[in-house]
Amino acid sequence: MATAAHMLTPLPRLSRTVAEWVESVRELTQPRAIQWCEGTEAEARELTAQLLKNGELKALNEQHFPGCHLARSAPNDVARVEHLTYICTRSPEDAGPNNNWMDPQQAHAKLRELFRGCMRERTLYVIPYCMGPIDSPLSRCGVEITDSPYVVLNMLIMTRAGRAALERIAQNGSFVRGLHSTGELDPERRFIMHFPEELSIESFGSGYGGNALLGKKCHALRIASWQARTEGWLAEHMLIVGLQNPSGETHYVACAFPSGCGKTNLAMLIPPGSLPGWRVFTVGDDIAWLHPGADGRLWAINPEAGLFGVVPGTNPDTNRNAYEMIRRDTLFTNVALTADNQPWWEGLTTGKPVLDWQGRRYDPARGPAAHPNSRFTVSARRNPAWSPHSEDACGVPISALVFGGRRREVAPLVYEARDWQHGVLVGASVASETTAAAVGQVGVTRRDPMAMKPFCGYNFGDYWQHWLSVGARLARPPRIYQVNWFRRDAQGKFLWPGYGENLRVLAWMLGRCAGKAGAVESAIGWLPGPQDLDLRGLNVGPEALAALLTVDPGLWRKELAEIREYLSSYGNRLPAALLTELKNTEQRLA
Ligand code: GTP
Ligand code: SPV
Ligand code: MN
Repeated sequence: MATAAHMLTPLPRLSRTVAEWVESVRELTQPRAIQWCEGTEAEARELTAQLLKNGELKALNEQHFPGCHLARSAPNDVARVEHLTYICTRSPEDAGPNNNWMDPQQAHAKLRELFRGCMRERTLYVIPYCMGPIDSPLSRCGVEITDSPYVVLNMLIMTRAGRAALERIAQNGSFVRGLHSTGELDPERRFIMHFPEELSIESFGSGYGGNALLGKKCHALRIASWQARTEGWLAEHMLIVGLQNPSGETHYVACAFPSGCGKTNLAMLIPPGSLPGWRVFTVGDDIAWLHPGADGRLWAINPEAGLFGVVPGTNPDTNRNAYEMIRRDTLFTNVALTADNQPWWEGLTTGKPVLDWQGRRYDPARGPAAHPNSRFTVSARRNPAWSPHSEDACGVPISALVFGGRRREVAPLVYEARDWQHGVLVGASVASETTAAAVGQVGVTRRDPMAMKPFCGYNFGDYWQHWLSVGARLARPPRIYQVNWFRRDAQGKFLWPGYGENLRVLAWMLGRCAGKAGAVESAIGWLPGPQDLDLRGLNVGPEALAALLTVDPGLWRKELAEIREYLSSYGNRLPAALLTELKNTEQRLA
C-alpha cells in the first residue's frame, strides 16, 4: 500500500513547498516508501491492521472495550524528556533560563547525523495537520514527517489531519515543519529540538506522546507560544470548560495546571448530585489558544481534536465521563491486562491485573501494574460532555482564567487575584509537585509558572511581559484565580475531595464574575469565606475547610521569599510590574 507511486498522486502537488521539503527529508533519511496521510477512516483501519499483524498493537476485549487497542512502548520511553528538550534560538537569552538551549547550527548538524539513513527499510509518513477548527482564522497548520505508524495513528486522532489541512497549507503557504524518527529508542541518542525562528521541530529517538506527536506540545505550545508573542495572542497549557448554571447561562473558564494535575478531569467533571441544575461541557483538556477579541474579551480555541490523557485514577466514581469515553475506539498505551484481555490500571475498583504494562506476569514487588504515566488516545467527540462549540471558528469567550498546582501545603484551595497585573504575578508564582508525565523524580516541588515550565518556547521574562501587554488590550479581561485541589492533612490524606466537587469552587468564581459572590481579602488575594462557597451535601469538616481557606503568614513569608528569588533569576528580562506586585504583596503580609 505504501509505494513510491504515492508521491505521484495529486496530493503533494497541492503544496510545492511541502513536496520539496518531503523530498529533501527522503534524501536524508532514505525510506523504503513514502505515504501521504489523507486522514480517512480507511487509512486508520489499514494502519491498525498492519500494526496488529506485526504485533505492535494488541486488540482488547471486544465485548467490553470494542474498537480498543493496546500499545506497549519501550520501557525506557514512557514520558516526556525535559532534560533532552531544547529551544534553539540564535541568542541563548531568547530561550531564557527556563529552557535548555543549543545553537541552531549545532543542533541541526547533530540531528542531521542522527537522521541520516535512519528510515532505511521503513516507511516515511507525511501527516499534514491543522491545529484548531479547519475553517478558523485562529488555527495554524503543520506537517509532521515520521517513520512511526503508532505516531500516525495518534496524530489522526489528536489533530485534524489529512487532505483538508494540506489544502489549507497550499492556500496560505505557511506551516510548521516537524521531523520525527523513533531511531533506536536509545536515550543517549534522543533529542527534542525546537527552532522557533524557523518554525521547525526535529525530534529523534522517542516514540512517546509529547516527544513524538509533534502537533501537541512541540507545535501547539513551544512553537505557537513564540508565534503568539509576535502576533499578539497566547498559547497556553490550559483546559477550556463551559459551565451552564441552573439558570441556563453558560460561561467558559480556562485553567492551567501542570502535567498530571487535573486538567482532563476538570474539563469533563460530573456535577455532584447536591448541586442540581449545573451542566458541564468540554471544549479542550490540555491546550488553549487565547485571542483578544474585537469586543474586548478573551476568546479561546482548542487546537486539538482528541485527548491524550492519564489513565490511572480514572474510574466511574472519580469521573464517569472519562470512564465511559475510553470504553470504545480508544488507543491505550502502557496499561496492564486482566485475564480476559481487558485493560487494567491502578485506581480501577474492579478486575485484577495478570500482565503488567511491560507484558510480564504482574508482580506487585516490581511496582504498579499500569505505568503511572499510561495514557489513552481518544477522539474528543467520544467524551459525553463534548461541546459542539469546540468547532466554533471564533472560539468561546473566557470569563475566568485559573492557575493551579499540586501542593500538599501552603497554597489555599482557591483565591482571586486583585486584577490582571496581580494575576500575572499569581500565575508566574505557581509551584507544583512533579508527576510521572516527565522522566525524573516524582513529587518534587518546583516553580511551574502558568503550568508552562516545560512548554514555553522563549524566555519567561518576555513571556510575562507579553501576558501583561495582552491584558492591557482587553477592555473586559477575565478574572484570574489560583486553585489547589491537592492540600493534605498531617496523615497525608487529601483535605479536599476534588473531582466533581471542584465545581463548587468554579461556581464561586462565576459568582464573583457576576458580582454576586462574597469574598474575604487577604494579603495574597481574595478568598471565599466558608459561607461564600455552596457546600450543600459536601462531606468536609469545618477544620479541614478552615485549613483549606487559610493563608498562613509564616509559610507565606517563606513562600514570597522563594518567589522573589525565582523571579530575580530572570534579571533584566523580568517585567518591573511583577516586582511591584510582589513588593505590594510582601507589604500586605507584613
Ligand atoms: P496532562 O495530560 O499530563 O497535562 O495532565 P492533566 O492535567 O490533564 O491531569 P489529569 O486530569 O489527567 O489528572 C492527573 C491525575 O490527577 C489523575 O491520576 C487524576 O485521577 C488525578 N486528579 C485529577 N483531578 C483531581 C482532583 O481534583 N483531586 C485529586 N486528589 N486528584 C485528581
Ligand atoms: C503532558 O505531559 O502535559 C501531557 C502529555 O499532556 S504529553 O503529550 O506527553 O505532553
Ligand atoms: Mn499536558
